[in-house]
Amino acid sequence: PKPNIDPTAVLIKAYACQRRTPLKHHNSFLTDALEILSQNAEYNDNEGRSVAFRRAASVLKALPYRVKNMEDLKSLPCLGDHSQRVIKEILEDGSSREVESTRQSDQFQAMKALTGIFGVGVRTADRWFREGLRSPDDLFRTGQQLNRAQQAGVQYYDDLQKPVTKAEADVISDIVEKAVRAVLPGAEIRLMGGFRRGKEVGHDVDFLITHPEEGKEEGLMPKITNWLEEQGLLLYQKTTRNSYLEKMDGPARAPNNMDRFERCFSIFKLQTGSERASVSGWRAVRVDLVVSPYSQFAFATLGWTGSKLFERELRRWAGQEKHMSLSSHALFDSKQNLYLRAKTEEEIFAYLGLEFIPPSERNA
Ligand code: DCP
Ligand code: MG
Repeated sequence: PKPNIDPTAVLIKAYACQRRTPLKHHNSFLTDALEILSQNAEYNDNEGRSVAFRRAASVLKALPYRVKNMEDLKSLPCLGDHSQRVIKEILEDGSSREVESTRQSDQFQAMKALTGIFGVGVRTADRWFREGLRSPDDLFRTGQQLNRAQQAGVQYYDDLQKPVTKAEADVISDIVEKAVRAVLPGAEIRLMGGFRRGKEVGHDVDFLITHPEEGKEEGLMPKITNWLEEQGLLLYQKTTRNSYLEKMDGPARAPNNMDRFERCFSIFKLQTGSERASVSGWRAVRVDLVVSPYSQFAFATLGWTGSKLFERELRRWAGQEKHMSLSSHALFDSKQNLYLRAKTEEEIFAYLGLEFIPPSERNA
């Protein structure tokens, strides 16, 4: 659509957090393929390889033009030999044999189906795959031992496979707001994750909750879930307590992707309109609720907006380029040996020496 762009004149920075990545871009025919290989590497517990393919895909998402030939890629970062081979084959033949055989493979399809079950990670799925299991039906048939989350995951599998629409997310926002207002007036609620980045569908709905008076948010989650339970709105919930301690989680600790906020993994029972013509009148939707103390809210907001690669790249940038350690709780400056406080995402980008990237352009 933009024939006037000279690919050799486009400068793409090396870290995803230095670039703007819109939701819609020009190279899905390449990024879909690279992301299959990334996902496959993840299924094989090869994180380095998985991230390499994901970074390559992400660079192509940031391009303001559709890649036509290998010349277009000459000055781009993060494109390793393997990624380039795959891209070349797709440009020349229309598809990559490696990608297509991966996509069709028994292992890939089984791992996709099994890790697609709520509560099932790569390790468990891999063990089941080796035992000959391929699908949620197989688990049921062979009477596998399942924990409570996995039981819910199997029970609501079909619903949870269906993408959640923005309209459904908005209905759930209203419900969560009502619940939170009922149990803690003055609390603030933000829609996070993919929907904050402007996605039209998601695999779940993510919320971040805080209160301007620090301390008021303590013990909030059980009150929220009780309220929701009483209204018959929850099919499943598991709450984990806040376990963040600045002294222990800060500089002394290796950077950890998992945050320690009070958090609720849940499955909502969402009433569906009659126009949907659903037989039951409701569907199951995955909802994540996170409670943050006010002083950490900016960090939590940044950490829960994503995308996952964008988050990963922010932390890598902080560590490698700035000698800082970033989490969803705080930013620690190792050179000055102090925590940097922030009230807004803009301040955090500034501390990191990065241009502010709005949520809609964090789709790395
Ligand atoms: N996140 C994180 N650490 C976790 C879980 C999530 O940093 N352990 C962040 C990155 C994600 C955001 O929170 O962008 C929400 O996680 P999701 O898995 O829900 O991802 P998205 O909302 O981006 O995508 P989807 O549409 O699949 O829900
Ligand atoms: Mg999400």
